[in-house]
Amino acid sequence: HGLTTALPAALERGEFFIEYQPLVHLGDGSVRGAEALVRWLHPQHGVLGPDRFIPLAEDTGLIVPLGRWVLEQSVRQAREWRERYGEQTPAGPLRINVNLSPCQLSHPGLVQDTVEILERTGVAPDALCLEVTESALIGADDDLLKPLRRLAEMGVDIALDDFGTGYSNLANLRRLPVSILKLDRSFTQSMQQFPADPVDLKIVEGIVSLAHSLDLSVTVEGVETGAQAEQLRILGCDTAQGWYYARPGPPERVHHLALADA
Ligand code: G
Ligand code: G
Ligand code: MN
Ligand code: NA
Repeated sequence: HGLTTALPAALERGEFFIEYQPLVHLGDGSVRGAEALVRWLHPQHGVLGPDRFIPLAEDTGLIVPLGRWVLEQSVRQAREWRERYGEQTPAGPLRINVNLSPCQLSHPGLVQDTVEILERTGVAPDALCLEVTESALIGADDDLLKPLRRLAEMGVDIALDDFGTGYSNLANLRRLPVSILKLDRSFTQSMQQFPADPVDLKIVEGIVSLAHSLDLSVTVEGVETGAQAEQLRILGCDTAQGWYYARPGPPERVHHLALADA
């Protein structure tokens, strides 16, 4: 595959870049941080989304250096936000969410790389949230959870991404070192109709109540309308992300939005 063989040189040539999508507090609408989403500016094909190349990077092992690069760039961006706008953003310094692929989870350098990046940039661990998909942690044994546990003990937040799409036993949540559930976009989509599907309402209500009773916060993805945001706020969700607030974009847009609600 042409894209696969081009990946290592693309990393060396600096063809990857990161867009940021704001994370918004549902209670007061303030911007609390952003999720980092990697893109490839391919010299022939233009901008490629992660769905086009992350699976290839996972197959070839390039995901480890690429993921490390994404983490470092994103943490540097968080430091810039915090240095320049930390005092001005009303809800406190902006935080950064970074996706981890399953290969990075099982890579022995994860904890050390993360610690080094945080130390090098001087960013506090609690400014960082690592997102791991529910499917990556289903049936995870202790060896896989140990590095996540170490990071969580340091103060890094771990979020369970795409939550509700897997078939994880809810009781299993107790043994995972996660502090945030990111509800899959499909739940948000079912809030589109009015009135929303009563069964979906019950399911979200149940997930939120379970999450809160376990001291987890709930983030919803794919919010495209104010009506969805309002419904999810009423259901007790804590944080939201989606086109209603902003599409993924350049880092300046995140701090503009954060300052706008000052
Ligand atoms: O918004 P977008 O189309 O960029 O995201 C598509 C998917 O790619 C999302 O599921 C997201 O989690 C994943 N993704 C985006 N950036 C990264 C990254 O840096 N690393 C990994 N492993 N996945 C990413
Ligand atoms: O990590 P994850 O796969 O959840 O990354 C978020 C993905 O969802 C990215 O592909 C992003 O571009 C996409 N996305 C973000 N907000 C919205 C939205 O409001 N609606 C839809 N349909 N997709 C979104
Ligand atoms: Mn994500
Ligand atoms: Na997700």
